[in-house]
Amino acid sequence: MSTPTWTTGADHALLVVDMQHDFGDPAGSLYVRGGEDIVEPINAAIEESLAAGHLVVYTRDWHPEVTPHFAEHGGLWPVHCVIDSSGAEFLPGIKVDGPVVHKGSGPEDGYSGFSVLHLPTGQDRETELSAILDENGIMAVTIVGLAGDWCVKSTAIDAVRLGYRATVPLALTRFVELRPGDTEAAVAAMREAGVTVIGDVTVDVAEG
Ligand code: VGL
Ligand code: ZN
Repeated sequence: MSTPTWTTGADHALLVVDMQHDFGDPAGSLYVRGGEDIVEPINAAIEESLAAGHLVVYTRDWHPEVTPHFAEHGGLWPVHCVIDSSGAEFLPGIKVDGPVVHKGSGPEDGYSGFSVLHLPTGQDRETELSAILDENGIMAVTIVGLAGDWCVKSTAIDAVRLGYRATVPLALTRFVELRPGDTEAAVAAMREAGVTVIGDVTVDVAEG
C-alpha cells in the first residue's frame, strides 16, 4: 500500500481508539461486528506512521467493575474493558508503541479520548490526550479503531472542537449500530462537525 495522504506531515498523529479484546474479538463482551477485520489494516497504518517517525497514540477503555457506564448500574452497556482484565487487553496483532490514554476509570460515562463525563458532578473532565498532542506539536489527527458510532465519533468531533484537523478513514473503523441508523447518523455528525470522513461504511455480509 502506498502511503496514504492522511499519514503525511510531521504534525500528524495516528489515534488508535480502543482496539481491545472486548470490542474487537468475536468473543468479547461488547463485540463490534467486523472489529477483527480492521486489526491488520490498522496495524499497517501504525507501522507506516512509526516508520515515518509520526506519533501514534492509543486509547483504552478502562472501567472499574462497578460503574454507572454499565447497564447493571444504570448505564447502557454490558460489562466490558474492566481494568486489568483480559477483556481490556489490546488485541493481539496491534503493535503498541506510543502513549496510552486510559478513559472511564472513575464514576464516568463518556466516549471521547479527550474527555469523560464525571457523573457525580456533571462535569467534563479532560484526559491527558490533548496535552500529549500539544507537547508533540500535533496539528492533525487520523482517528481509527472502535467503535465508529461511539468513541471514534466523539474523539473525532472533540478533536475538531479543540482545533486539530481530524480525519476518519471508514475502512479503519466499525460501528456498533445499537439503534438502526446510528452508523449513518454518526458519519453525518462527524461531517457536520468538520471531520474529514473518507471512504465508505463497510457493511458486513452475514456469515454462513
Ligand atoms: C465504547 C461503548 C462503551 C467505544 C466504549 O469504545 O466505542 N463504546 N464504551
Ligand atoms: Zn466503555
